[in-house]
Amino acid sequence: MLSTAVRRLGRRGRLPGALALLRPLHASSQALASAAEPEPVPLSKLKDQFLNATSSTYLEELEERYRSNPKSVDKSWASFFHSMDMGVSAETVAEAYDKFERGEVSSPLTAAAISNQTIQESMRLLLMVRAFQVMGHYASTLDPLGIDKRPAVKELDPAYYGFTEQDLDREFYLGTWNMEGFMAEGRQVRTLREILARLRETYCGSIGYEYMHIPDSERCNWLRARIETAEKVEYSQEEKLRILDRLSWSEMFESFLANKYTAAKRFGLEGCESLIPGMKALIDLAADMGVESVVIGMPHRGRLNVLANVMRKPMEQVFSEFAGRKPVKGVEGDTYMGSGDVKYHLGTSYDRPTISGKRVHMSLLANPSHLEAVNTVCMGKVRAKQYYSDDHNRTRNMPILLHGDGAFAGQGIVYEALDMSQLPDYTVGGTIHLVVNNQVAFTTDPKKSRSSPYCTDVAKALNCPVFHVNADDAEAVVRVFELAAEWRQTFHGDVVIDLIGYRRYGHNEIDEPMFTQPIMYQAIKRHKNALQVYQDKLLKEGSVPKEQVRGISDKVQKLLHDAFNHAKDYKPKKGDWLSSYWAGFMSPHQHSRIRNTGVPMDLLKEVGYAVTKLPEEFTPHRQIAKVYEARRNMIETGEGIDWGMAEALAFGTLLAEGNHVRLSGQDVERGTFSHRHAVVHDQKKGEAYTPLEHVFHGQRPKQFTVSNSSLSEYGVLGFELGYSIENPNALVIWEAQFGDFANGAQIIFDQFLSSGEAKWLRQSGLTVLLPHGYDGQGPEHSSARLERFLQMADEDPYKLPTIDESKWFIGGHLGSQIQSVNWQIVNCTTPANYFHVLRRQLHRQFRKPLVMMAPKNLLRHPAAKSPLADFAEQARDKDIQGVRFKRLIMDESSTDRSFDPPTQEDFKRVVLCSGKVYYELAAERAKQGKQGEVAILRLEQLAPFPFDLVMREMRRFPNAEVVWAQEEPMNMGAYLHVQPRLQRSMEATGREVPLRIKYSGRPSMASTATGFGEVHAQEQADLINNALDVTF
Ligand SMILES: Cc1ncc(C[n+]2csc(CCOP(=O)(O)OP(=O)(O)O)c2C)c(N)n1
Ligand SMILES: [Mg+2]
Repeated sequence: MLSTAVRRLGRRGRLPGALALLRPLHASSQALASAAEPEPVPLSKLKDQFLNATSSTYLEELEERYRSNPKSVDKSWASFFHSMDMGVSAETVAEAYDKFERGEVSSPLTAAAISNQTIQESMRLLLMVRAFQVMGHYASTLDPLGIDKRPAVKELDPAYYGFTEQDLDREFYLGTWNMEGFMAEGRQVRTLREILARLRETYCGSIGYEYMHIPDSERCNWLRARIETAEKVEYSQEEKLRILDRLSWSEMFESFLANKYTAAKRFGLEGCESLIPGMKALIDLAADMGVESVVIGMPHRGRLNVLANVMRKPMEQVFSEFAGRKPVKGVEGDTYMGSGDVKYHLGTSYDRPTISGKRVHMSLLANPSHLEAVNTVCMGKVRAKQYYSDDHNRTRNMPILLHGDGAFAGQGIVYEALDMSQLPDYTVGGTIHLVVNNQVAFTTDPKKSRSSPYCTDVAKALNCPVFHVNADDAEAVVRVFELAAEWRQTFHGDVVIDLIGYRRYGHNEIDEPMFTQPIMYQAIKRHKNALQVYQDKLLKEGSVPKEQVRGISDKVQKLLHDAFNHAKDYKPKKGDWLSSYWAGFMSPHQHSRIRNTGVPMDLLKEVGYAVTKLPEEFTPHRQIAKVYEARRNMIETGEGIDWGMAEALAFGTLLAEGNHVRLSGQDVERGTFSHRHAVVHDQKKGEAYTPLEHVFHGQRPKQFTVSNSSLSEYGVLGFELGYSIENPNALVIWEAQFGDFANGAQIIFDQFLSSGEAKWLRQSGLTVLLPHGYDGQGPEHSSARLERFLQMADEDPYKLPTIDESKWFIGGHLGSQIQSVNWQIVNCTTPANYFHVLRRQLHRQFRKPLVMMAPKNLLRHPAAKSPLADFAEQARDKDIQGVRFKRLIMDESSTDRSFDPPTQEDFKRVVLCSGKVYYELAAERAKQGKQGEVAILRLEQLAPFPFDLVMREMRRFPNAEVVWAQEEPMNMGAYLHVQPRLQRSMEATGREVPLRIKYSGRPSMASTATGFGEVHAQEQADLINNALDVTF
């Protein structure tokens, strides 16, 4: 019986065109008849003439073999016969062969297959490839333990698209316009089997790629070109050895520590050890692509390993610190130790050489236990580095953030940071996120800690690519870490790696995991570590000889032992808190001089004109034009400087002195209360203009930065804190919309700002403006919770600072007091004082955070104005030896500033207060004509407490009863902070000390304020009246 093929070809009356030329190259009828069965020649090699019977015999032979076993013939022939079965016409085959002969296609079947491929098949095939691109990661083998059983994905099954076993060896064409990777045009035609194999290898192997959510086709194509390579990418032997070496360090460092310190917590990396070779490869490649500085923020897990093996912190030091040795006081003359922190929170910085001979500066930020809190701090620091190094395209300074799986999914700050990642004044050109995913958070399983399939799903909202990788496949790990570096340097955007491993021990090493994850830990006990897995792989594939594998282990073991032995003699050095920019800055143990903050009048005027000048062709809003006119008028007359102008003068003069000023927060450009107008908008063209960017000729771009932020407190405050620790010559300010919103950023206040210097010896001059004041706006928006900030001030309420009159103005007592406190809390009542307190932040030899209760109604209060003279270098009052911030403002009746001023005996009462309530007290006092009877003192600085000045006032008013007046309820505000300090001051001046300081204010309340306007007004009137009523 003639074969189907021969019959069909013959039916055309002649052997069709090109197919008529078919003739076996090697296979002759004799050969076919011989005992040893010849290999069938691939169709594509068949070029000779085919006119005789032998050809058809050959064809028949082949077909017979194909019918009995399709695999016994070359796959091109199998495809050929299958095409025939599917009804491909003889003409089609003939034309295909013609094309092949003309060299237009690489195989006659290419053309045949294309012609044979129905439109439906093409579409289904594309759908299938797309399904792998979109969902392949759901079928990837990501869990080293293999216990995470994910349901099969039907869209990845060729049967879902109507393909059968029969189609596997058919060749298909996949080309699509504008598509890289497997679907790129011009790719070789492949059998379905080959296509499937590459798809599975690519998308369902040890790496799960998620990128199809990215709406930019260029970026997708860029990734596809790297992911969907025609052939699998292999590392060279040298590269494999490097990975092995780095993995050995990682694994053996942990096991060494485990052996030496059996009972210590170290939050080891075991189960995710391939993080280290991954990070090192990432940094090597990033350095080759221009990165000079890397700032890392990371949690507890694997921190010591990263310090030792990625940062290259000397192992001796790591071991010495692990043994808990504290820095030796007096080494290199420094006693600045702070209160310290546990070893897995400490930061450090090193210069690390890379494989290609470059050097990268690496900093690891200190961080608190609060997971993810360091994220935006890290970004802020990088952003500052980029500013100072003119890194305009942000490719020389790079942040890396490490995360735990539980924390990445659970902590909202992760989203806040991602949301900030592309904002013009917050972007850092991309953060690399590395999730060390050990599939458990303390004792909680993923199914109880997140609602999404992956812990990284939040990143997809921001269109970041996400690469999941099986931590046991070290080469795959290195591959995606390198891909992440390349992505960041190319697209300046965030990228996420989800390194999926396990946690070999409990949450820490002395914790029992079997209590809660018995099945997982049975699997872990049976599971080889990642180093063994990689060693086995290399030995099995024969790429590295056994001796070399052992040689690396022996070397690492020996070096670890040597370092351990040297650690005993290791002398801890002085606190490494000073980076180069901070040279010359003082620790709290070194006295720094107090400097004046007044500015020469001509500079003040120059700056004043500059900050009120708008371009000629600019059309401001009518009201803004008036504001600017009024400001200019203030400079011209030298009178009535208001809050907004005082601030602009502070910024402008600091800029003129070469400093950097950055103000960020919600709606800060205009100012929540429409008082700032730092950015003005052209009403015709819509363009924005910022006068403070043009204070002097040659001002650097961004030297003055004012930026509305995302609607986040936690994230943005963290960012500004990070920004502030990079370089001391910057006034960095975060302003809350209303002070009460600051509690959304409480972690930054508690864990970083108030305690960072004590824990990590890192100074920050960050300034925080918190609008505060009781205007009858209800429970929210009245209180910035002053009491909480005061409570966190670490000053001893009973300890008076050293008061040495001879050093009154050269630093003595004031220096020691302010330098040793953790932060300053102020509530200014005059524009000039605001000006000086801002300038004071930079005119010092140390840096301290400043928390300021910022005003609301004082912004436009007719009495809250200052003459320009109060900003100037030369004091109006000859008794004032220097113009600077007033920590206490005396009563208007007093002028003498001496230590022991003349007494004002007629005064029956002295009311101490802070903030805008002063103006209400003063107005009412004037109304009641009690100026000679009741003195009002303003405590502009609440912490550190101005003991010296309060004592002076106690001496001045020997007969006056002391009252504290405040708007806040008794359990809030400054009362409970001030009381012991006032008592101590009274005691020190020999006055009788009352058991309780008399109080005029709202009663204790659960809520910060009443919601009823009338009640507010009554309460306010009462507290003012009571304060002034000497019989009360
Ligand atoms: C904000 C915050 N809440 C709670 C904790 C207590 N805590 C410490 S580690 C941990 C589990 C973290 O899990 P994961 O993020 O997966 O990291 P892993 O320890 O598994 O590496 C928790 C809840 C914390 N440190 N920070
Ligand atoms: Mg975890």
